[in-house]
Amino acid sequence: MGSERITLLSSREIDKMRRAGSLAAKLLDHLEPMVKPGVSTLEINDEAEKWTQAHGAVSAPLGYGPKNNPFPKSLCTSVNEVVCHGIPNAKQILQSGDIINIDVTPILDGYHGDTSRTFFVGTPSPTAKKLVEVTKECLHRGIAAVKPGNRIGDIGAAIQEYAEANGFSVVRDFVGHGVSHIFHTAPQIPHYGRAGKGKKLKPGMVFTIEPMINEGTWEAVILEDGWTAITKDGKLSAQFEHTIAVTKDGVQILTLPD
Ligand code: EYF
Ligand code: CO
Repeated sequence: MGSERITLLSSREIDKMRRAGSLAAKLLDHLEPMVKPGVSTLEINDEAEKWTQAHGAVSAPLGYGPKNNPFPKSLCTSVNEVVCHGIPNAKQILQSGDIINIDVTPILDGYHGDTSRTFFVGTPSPTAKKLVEVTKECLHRGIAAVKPGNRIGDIGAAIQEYAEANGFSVVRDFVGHGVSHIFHTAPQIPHYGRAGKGKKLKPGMVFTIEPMINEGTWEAVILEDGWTAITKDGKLSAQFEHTIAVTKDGVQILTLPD
């Protein structure tokens, strides 16, 4: 992805991205009341699949990835120490005190709306509450660094500075990405880095910013299922994600409910 050309989207294409993004945001709004103790992550997945189909869209994660190990479900549910790509499972029952990131990507009219939020199940611990609040603010500081002429490194630097000032760490192994009629394309958007470094931002670029912020070490390991990434030290991880477009004046978030 690093050396690939970055496609600039037309205003017509960005309108389609906004429609897909709005649907994705509404899907998260629809799922949020299900996030309660006693609910399985598979129940959340199945409701999302039903709702997505009923709205004329297709779940991008389902069947995505290598042919010999395609992603088996319609969304990712990443609980507590899971950094990303957690697989919904009937045996995984949410408990009070858990945190869960739900990451959805419906494809509507050929375009992808990619967004995620971390929710509290019941009452969070003070550490979980701080981690989730700081991670949400990291996303918004990353978005605030987006405007034409700024560079990709400005986004990561803003995120890393705030996360580390609060005693947390930034995951290195997973990055934001260009998104359009293709789920993952150039550019890569690291959530750490140095201000003033990297490619210049131009109007028409569309990409995700999706910082994963850890309570302890930034290091992650992949489980034997080949998908689920967890923190190396077993401590908590949180994530928020928006799809954004660089505009001539600054930035527009495409994954808002309307
Ligand atoms: C091919 C997957 C594929 N990857 C990324 C598959 O951008 C995402 N969320 O914001 C995102 C969502 C999913 C995803 C769902 C499934 N995958 C995972 C890991 C490696 C890989 O390589
Ligand atoms: Co993404």
